[in-house]
Amino acid sequence: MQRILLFVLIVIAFQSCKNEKKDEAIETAKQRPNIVFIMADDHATQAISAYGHPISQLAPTPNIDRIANEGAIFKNNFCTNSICGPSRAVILTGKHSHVNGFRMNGNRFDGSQQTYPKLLQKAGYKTAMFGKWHLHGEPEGFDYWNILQDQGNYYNPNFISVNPKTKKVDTTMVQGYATDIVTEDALRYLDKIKNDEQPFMLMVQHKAPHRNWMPALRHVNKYDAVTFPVPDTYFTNHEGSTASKEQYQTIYRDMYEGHDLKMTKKKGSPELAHNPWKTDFDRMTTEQREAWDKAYQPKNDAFHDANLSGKELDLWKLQRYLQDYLATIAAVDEGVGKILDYLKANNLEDNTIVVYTTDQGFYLGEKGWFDKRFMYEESLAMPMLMKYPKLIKPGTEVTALTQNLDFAQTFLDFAQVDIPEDMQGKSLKPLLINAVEDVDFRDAVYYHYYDFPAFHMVKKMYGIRTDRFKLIHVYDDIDEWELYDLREDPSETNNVIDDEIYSEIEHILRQRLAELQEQYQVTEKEFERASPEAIKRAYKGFE
Ligand code: SGN
Ligand code: CA
Repeated sequence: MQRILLFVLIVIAFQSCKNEKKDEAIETAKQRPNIVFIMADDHATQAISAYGHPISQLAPTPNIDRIANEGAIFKNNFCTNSICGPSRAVILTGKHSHVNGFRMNGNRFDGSQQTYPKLLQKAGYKTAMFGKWHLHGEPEGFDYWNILQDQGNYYNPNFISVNPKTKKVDTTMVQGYATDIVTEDALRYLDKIKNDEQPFMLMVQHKAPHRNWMPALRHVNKYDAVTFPVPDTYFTNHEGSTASKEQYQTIYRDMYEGHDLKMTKKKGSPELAHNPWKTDFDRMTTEQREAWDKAYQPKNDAFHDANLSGKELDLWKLQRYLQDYLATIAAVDEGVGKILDYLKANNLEDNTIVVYTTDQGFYLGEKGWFDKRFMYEESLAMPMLMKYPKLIKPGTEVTALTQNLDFAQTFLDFAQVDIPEDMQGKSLKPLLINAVEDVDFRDAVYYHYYDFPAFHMVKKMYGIRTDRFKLIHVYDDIDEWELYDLREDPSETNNVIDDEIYSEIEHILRQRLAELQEQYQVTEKEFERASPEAIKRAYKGFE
């Protein structure tokens, strides 16, 4: 009897100690900032007006810009591997692709590993994830999640979440426009938890402006009357780069006229030209499709009347691409505005960090391209805006070389949670509170892209970028080095690898590259090549 009593007492003491610990964790958590991490998919810096690019001045993003105006803009933020799943895995883990194990789309994220949402949750945060996940497998470390299936569709997309009644994972088709559904879901959740004791961390991740660039019905004609500037390199022969010559992401050659450019077969008919995957248009309701056709028909008929060919046609395609791409961003920008307004109206503004970023950069016609993957500036650069009224001064401009690799540590640092030793980035907090000079933060960033042979046929490459130079090694079916002087040649069209003047620079960069590979524990395994047969077969598929 006495023994039983003793056991019960021990259990009670243990439980109350556990509860006390939990209360303590919640108490400290209350002092911590909330975090709202908003991420678009493929949103180029050229298409965010705060970054000042001429394209964005014709299609401004006033709400996204509010984050920059009221907080900080990162002018030299880069991804470690310019492709969706890998970038997301780096953000969650604070580790390079070869360490977190997610090197290319189609890999499966090892959800059992350490991530910043898990660490925040353990430290007393309420965590939630909305929208594009694209890591295959269910999100872990979130109190609530509702994710788009695979890449997600713009109209009436499928969402995957845990059914609160059955506790089973369900897939449901949700009527509406993906960007709006994701924003509204996040707002609904915020409304539910806003008075809770715990701080929150939300990841709000949009499908837009990912291919195939389908704007919301309210925006389908938004940029019809705008002519966007044509990049100087739109027509180029890719001198000095075999990988650039052998890609399949050229607007005027590789875009599908129906699926991507929404072109029709003939005047007077809504029937789409080449549209190999029916899933995007066929899932629209009759009303949606009618409204869509009503908006596109006049412009498509005018196109048929114009009877364009050659360069004129190539230039027309660029305009249609940009009009649609930028119109999908309009809904993202509105969504950001709604979230910012909600935080303000509910007195959450001061203690909430709001981040706007995207998984990588994107081509808006530079070098003739769409998509990403290359280590050149447009796809390497990642927008990053961050506000936190308590600590970040409005109008802060960060020019340090920063990366998505740093995000996890930054959030943990602001949340006053211990940063695990095995994370490979650096907290950005010292830059934001002016405790560290931008020039002293990092001298070079490391990049490694693996997804070859694959869609768009961009070859494997790794390299290093400093504030002025970029050295790239392209490998697999070729072995080619590229070196660019970004100050003299910002559009990276002049590979100076064989130029004597740069031989000393090349030597220094190669050495620093080797050091970085050692620091980040890159082993020989990372340079494996695909079989020549597989590569040949893949190229054949594109002919
Ligand atoms: C899809 C796109 C590609 C794109 C990949 C990866 N084609 O396959 O153009 O490169 O996604 O994008 S689509 O016509 O089916 O949209 S990522 O952002 O997920 O990495
Ligand atoms: Ca992407």
